[in-house]
Amino acid sequence: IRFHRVLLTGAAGGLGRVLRTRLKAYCSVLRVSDREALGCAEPGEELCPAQLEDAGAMLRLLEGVQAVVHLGGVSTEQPWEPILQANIVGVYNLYEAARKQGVGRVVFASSNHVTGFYRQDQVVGPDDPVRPDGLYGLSKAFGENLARLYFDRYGIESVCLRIGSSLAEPRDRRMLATWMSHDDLERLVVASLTAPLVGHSTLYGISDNAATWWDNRLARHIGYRPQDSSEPFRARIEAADPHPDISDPAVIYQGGAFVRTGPPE
Ligand code: 15L
Repeated sequence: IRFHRVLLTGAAGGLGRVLRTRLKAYCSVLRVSDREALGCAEPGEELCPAQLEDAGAMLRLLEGVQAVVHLGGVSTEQPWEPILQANIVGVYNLYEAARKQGVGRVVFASSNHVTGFYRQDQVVGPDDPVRPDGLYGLSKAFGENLARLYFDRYGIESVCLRIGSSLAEPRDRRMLATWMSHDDLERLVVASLTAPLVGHSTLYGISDNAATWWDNRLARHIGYRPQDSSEPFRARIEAADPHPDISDPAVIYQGGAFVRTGPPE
């Protein structure tokens, strides 16, 4: 146990549910938050429902917290209004609350869609210019920049995780490159919480996949050592999709189908 109280936002979401059970081992109290139903409090948990766009609720949410794992927000391409509220206003409210409550570190769930318009024949690192593949990716780029401002100005540390595809198993050819196992997700988040000095750091959330489009060498100080790989799934996935259409933008660009969503209605 390293922390007294850690806050997990987005605890009712796909990855929130995964981390909710796993982060408890690293803190005495895990404060879990979401605007969706959270079920019953397990031992060692505090349930604190909150809306990211409610600044007052966010200020109360961060009281007495040492570190935040911020998964809350919109996690797919959507119209501007929900993205604006959750991922722009919401992330601002989170960092303002962190500043006012003296919280030292935020692990920010960013996304590979910050750089989704790079091609699948390119390897990208955290210092390359962002190329968001939609409003969702753009909002995550805003969050990363906000995190940098709050480090430069106020000394609040952040690790921005450009998460690939964190599912139980990779589902398609793209995920052979983008997949991160749930065990590696836990390793990445715990490394981000516990590395002694992180400042403002950015890395991609991927397992140790054989083929990759992302270079994490500039974030070696985090000490993340992925132990899983998509390789054992390759034969089955390639057999299920033997002739990918290499003129399809979803096959050309790293963001996959996100790049062709087009302007939301
Ligand atoms: C994301 O950012 C999404 O939150 C997730 O649902 C996946 O689609 C993932 O990216 C991905 O790129 O596979």
